[in-house]
Amino acid sequence: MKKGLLAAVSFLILAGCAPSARTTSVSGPDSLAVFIPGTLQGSPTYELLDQGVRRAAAEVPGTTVKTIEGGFNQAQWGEQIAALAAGGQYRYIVTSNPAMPQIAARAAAAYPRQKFLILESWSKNPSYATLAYNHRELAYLHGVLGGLLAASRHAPPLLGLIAGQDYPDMDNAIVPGFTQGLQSVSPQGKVEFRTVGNWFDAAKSAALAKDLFADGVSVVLPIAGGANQGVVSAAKTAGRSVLWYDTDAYALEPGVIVGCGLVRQDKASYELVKRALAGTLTYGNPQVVGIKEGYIGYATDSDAFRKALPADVQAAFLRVLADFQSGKLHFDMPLPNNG
Ligand code: RBF
Repeated sequence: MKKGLLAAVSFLILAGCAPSARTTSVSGPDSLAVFIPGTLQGSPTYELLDQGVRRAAAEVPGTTVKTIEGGFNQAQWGEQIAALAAGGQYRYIVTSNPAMPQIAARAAAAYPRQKFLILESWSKNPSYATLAYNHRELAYLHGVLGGLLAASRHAPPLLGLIAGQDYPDMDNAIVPGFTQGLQSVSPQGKVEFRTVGNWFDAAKSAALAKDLFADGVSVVLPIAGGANQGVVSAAKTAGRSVLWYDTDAYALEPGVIVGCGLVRQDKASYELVKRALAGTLTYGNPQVVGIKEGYIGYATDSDAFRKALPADVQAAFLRVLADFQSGKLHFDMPLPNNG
């Protein structure tokens, strides 16, 4: 009797395990997790990522998407990703930023059947499909526009760049590209670089911007997520200008935001997920895309752009943009050495 009960209990335990064993094999209907390394709110680049994934998933019936916000404690992201992979519920984990290939590497090694789609990054890891943006080109464009504006306001022209934190793409592509663009129009021009230390503190970024304005900086480019707002309000108070790195944000503060770059994360994430779901995505084969390929652009069609800038500045800037679009002007994106 006792023996029979034990057998029944072990059968139930084994039977109970079977379905979860099957889900850990990462099969069945396609399911995706979007891991946001930060929060959606305040980071349009992550909102676009999520939108693109959802649009692609909606075109394949039965596909599910779960979005998980990792929050701002970067020390936890690796474990959060590992927990997602260990759960085995998601065939694909989609995420974005250049730090993620390394952060996800342990989970990728431990769960080799788990596939990762990592945007804004570059890696040959066979578990990853990565796509890097040519930040050097977009930063150069911002430097050109900022330089054209600053030239009439201060000698030597000074631009500010306020980042959430230091990271290799910032140091190797964005700061040098921004400086090079500025110096292409004003050889004596200088870039003042500051970091907030996180991606949310708008009071700190406002204080940094205020100090830059006091030192004669006339145009600031914030790349600081939710902290960008602090730069915009400080510029409004000081009567200075802001360049917005990666989305069309003129409407946030018309007349203060005078130039908006475009990083088309929605297009890139849509296309990667479409290919993953169709079984045609290749892994371990990183690509770099820039202006010519159509993943980076500048929001020059809007009235806000035309109204914000003198006609000669617009014309000079549009010539440089056209040179990138035609391929006449091109910069290589420095790539990380992360396998
Ligand atoms: N950009 C944001 O807008 N919000 C963020 O919370 C954010 N966190 C980041 C964390 C790390 C570790 C790194 C390397 C970058 C982060 N970025 C963030 C910057 C983002 O990935 C991208 O480089 C910029 O938006 C420029 O396109």
